[in-house]
Amino acid sequence: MTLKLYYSPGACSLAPHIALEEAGAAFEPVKVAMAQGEQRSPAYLAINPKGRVPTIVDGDVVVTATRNGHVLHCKADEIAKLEGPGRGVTVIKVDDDDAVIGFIAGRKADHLVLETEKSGKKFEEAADPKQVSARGGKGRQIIKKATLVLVPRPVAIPPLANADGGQGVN
Ligand SMILES: N[C@@H](CCC(=O)N[C@@H](CS)C(=O)NCC(=O)O)C(=O)O
Repeated sequence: MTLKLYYSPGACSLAPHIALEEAGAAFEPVKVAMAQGEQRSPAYLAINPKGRVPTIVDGDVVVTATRNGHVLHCKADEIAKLEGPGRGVTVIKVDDDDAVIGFIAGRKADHLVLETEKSGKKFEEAADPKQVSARGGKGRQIIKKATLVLVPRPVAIPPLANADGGQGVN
């Protein structure tokens, strides 16, 4: 399930709750215990910094790219989990001479950055829900007759904590 509705019984979240039910939408209702102040918990404030209901959260988008220039966006929640060796799920179909070069799972602000191997022409593919298509296809071909390579994202290395919980060395 992709869409989550954070609601509290009797609060104004009832309006979108009714709308989603009436529309027959697939959604997961998540109760926020306002009487216990859950709307001000750090976990909830990370979801909605205003500390209010309703909040609607749409899931992450997975962007997958192949060497021959195919890019496919799909909803992360639609990818079945891997269970046991050899049991996977097809996100993008590739031709025999093609291969997946990279993917990201994220939100609109997150980008998969690619470039052509020869000329270094850059492509930034946002994890935008508007781009989502059915998984299992070949996606959209963003360039023809070129080989794409992945541009690695910079890695942020958080400092390790000392045994006493303070900041330590990297
Ligand atoms: N729709 C507005 C208003 C939402 C609102 O006021 N929600 C109330 C419940 S009806 C709430 O969550 N209050 C939290 C609180 O009182 O701590 C918003 O999202 O800013």
